[in-house]
Parts: sequence; C-alpha cells; structure tokens
Amino acid sequence: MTDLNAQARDILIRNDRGGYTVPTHGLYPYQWNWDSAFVALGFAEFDRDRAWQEIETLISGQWDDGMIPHIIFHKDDPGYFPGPSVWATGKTPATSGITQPPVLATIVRKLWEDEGADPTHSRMRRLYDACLKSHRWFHVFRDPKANGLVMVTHNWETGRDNSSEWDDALARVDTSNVGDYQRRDTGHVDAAMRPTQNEYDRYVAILQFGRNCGWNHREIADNGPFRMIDVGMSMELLRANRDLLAMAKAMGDAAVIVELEARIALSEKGMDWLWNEEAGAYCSRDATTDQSSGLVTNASFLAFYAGVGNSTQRARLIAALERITGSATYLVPSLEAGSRAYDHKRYWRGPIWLVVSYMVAQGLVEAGHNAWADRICSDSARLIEKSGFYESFSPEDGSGSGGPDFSWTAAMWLAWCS
Ligand code: 9YW
Repeated sequence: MTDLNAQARDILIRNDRGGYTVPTHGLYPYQWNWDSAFVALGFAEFDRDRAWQEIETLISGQWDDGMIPHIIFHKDDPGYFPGPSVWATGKTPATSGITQPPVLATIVRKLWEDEGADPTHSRMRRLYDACLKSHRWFHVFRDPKANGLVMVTHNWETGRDNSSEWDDALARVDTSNVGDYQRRDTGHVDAAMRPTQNEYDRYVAILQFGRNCGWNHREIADNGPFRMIDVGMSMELLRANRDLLAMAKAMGDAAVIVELEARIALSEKGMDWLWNEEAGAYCSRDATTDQSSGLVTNASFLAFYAGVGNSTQRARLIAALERITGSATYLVPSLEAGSRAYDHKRYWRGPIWLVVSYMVAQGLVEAGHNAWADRICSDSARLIEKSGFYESFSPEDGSGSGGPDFSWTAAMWLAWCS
C-alpha cells in the first residue's frame, strides 16, 4: 500500500466519530450531508460495512417531510457557528433546517452495484426509500417553475457556499436585524480563504428567516429572502433520479418507475432554461428575477454527468474546458479566471474541489471524452501529491486551502484518483 493510500485511510479513520465522519477535525465538527455520501465511497474501498453505516447514520436525521438536512448535529460542539441552538429546528437528532446536494442515490447505486446489484439487498432498500422520499421533497417544495430544476433557499444548500453565482441575490438580503454573533470558521483557517463578514451576515439573515417561520418549507420557498435555481443541484438531482430509476427497475417498483421517468423527462427539458448562450455554458438563475449568472463554474460541467445538452452545447462546454486550461494549471476551477470575483484561494470563487471534479470526470467518461476525464483525474492526484489532503486547492499553484486532512478529499483519492 502506498504511503498516500495509508494516509487517506488514516484520515477517514481519525475523522470517524462513531458511525459518521466529520469533514475535518476542528473546522467542521458535525456530519455534513453530501460529504457523507462521498466519504462512503472512500470507506467502501476498505470497509464496506462502515460505508453503508455512514449513509444510514445520515438518514437518521431525515425529516418527516422527506428533507435530508445539510448538517446533523449528533453532539454539540462550540467550535462551529451556526450550531444546533442557532438553527433551533427542534428535531432529534438535532439538524440544520436546509438541505444539500442530492448525490446520495447515485452513491447508493454504486455501493449496491459493486456488491452485485441484488434487488433484495436489505441495506440498499432502506436507503432507496429514503432517497425517494427526499427526491419527492424537492419536487414538492423546490420546483416553483414546475420545470424539474432545483430551487435553493440558502446558498449553503448548494454546497458551493460563496460562489459568485449568488452575489447579486445575496446583495438584496436585508441584514439590518442580524444582531451580534461570533464566527468560528476564521478561528480555524485563514480568513482570506473564507467568505467575507459581509457575506456571512447575509447567510445568517437567511437562516433567521427560516427559524422565524418555524422552518415552514412552504413559507420559505414562497417568500424566503434568497431563491436561486442552482445549476449544480439541478444537474445532481437529475442524475440521482436516473440512478434511483435504475434501482426501481431492478426491484420492479412499477409506480415509481413511471413517476421517475416523468420527472427525468421534465428535468431534461427544463435544463435548457439554464443554458446561457453568451457564456456557452449552463449557469444558475435567480428564481425571482430570472437573471442568469452568466458565470462558468465547475458546476456548469456537470451537464455530462446529468446527461444533458445537444451536440452544439456539449461542444461549447468542451471549448470552455479547453479555454480554462489557458489560465489554470490544474482543472477544474470552481470559477473561471478573469470572471468577476475570481480568487484562486477563496473557497468557491476559484479553488478546485475534488468531489465536483470527480462528478465532472465521471460524466465526461460516460460521454466518451476520456482524455478530458483522465486529465481531471491526474490533475486531482497531482494536487494531493503536491499539497496533501486539503479541503480545496488553488488551480494556479496547487497549494491547499481551507481545512487539512479532509475526509472527502481522502475518499476521492481512495475511490477515484489514486
Ligand atoms: C461551512 C463540509 C462543508 C461542505 C460545503 C463547503 C463547506 C461549510 O464545508 O461548508 O460552514 O462553510 O462549502 O460544500 O459540505 O465539508
């Protein structure tokens, strides 16, 4: 076993808090939704039982309405803000009041197929039901335009927290009643790698809206202060519905097959609304003003993973990748250099995030663009070899940013790019 393999395993084992894994020690002391899904892929490389358990622990926090929360606070930790008392959702286990990218069904399918795709697999069945319930929640609460896309009501839901795609919508959020609070993130890592204070006030104001209405998801969806159609989550949910459909077919779940096929067809058609002809890419759009961000982000390239785009659109996306190699040493930056607000060290405004790169590469393989997928895979490996298992990496010099010894980065090494 190579040294890096051993280190990656060791990170997952050290970040294991007993049935769930924290993203990194200190900065993020709880269980995060999409982190756990990717982490399960890492555990699957050496401990399959632990891989299933990661996801089972995550869905222990699923709400009755179907939402899988973005954080499960299994035990309180003063090192993170906003913690359970700030969210005040009143759930057991304690959770946040928003969700995160729906990548779970895709990962459950992979775990299940790697074990022979047995339709009577008991651990898969329970998780399949949880994913179906969560996808229905998106359909009921997060599809205001009935076009199969995903509306987010907090930028934290996207997992791409401070992407420049949210800047205009966040600028309209009223922060006059936010009050005092103490950030914890900048005590763990360099503030230059984190969202600004002005941005954080807006994140807290949106949270407070949800709390003040008792986490009424209908009210939040209809009147919340931040409503964006996120290109990333729209692509991820479409992909996850395809994976859920494959499991439904294996189990002969006839009514669900019909339901999912209809939803997939709706999303495939709806996705065109996110295409920005000038940018030559899929971009997020404001659900209130319909304005497109016009920004090329790593999420734009999830089109292949979602299986959308005609041949002209796909050619333009490949051209954008080609263009980005002119300014980036490593692929795939979270924002194209030269865009407003690009910063190669600041979180989702430039740095590379290996979990998104993994999904992009997977889609590129499926679309037959093997050379691009290989390039992204080998760039990802080089980043870890150069800098270690960081939260994210500069596309320019490959240096690590954010937290060290990061669980999902270790998982991507084990399951994908080593
Ligand atoms: C925060 C845990 C999470 C990820 C997100 C990432 C970051 C948390 O860390 O958000 O408080 O800023 O943006 O995608 O799930 O790794």
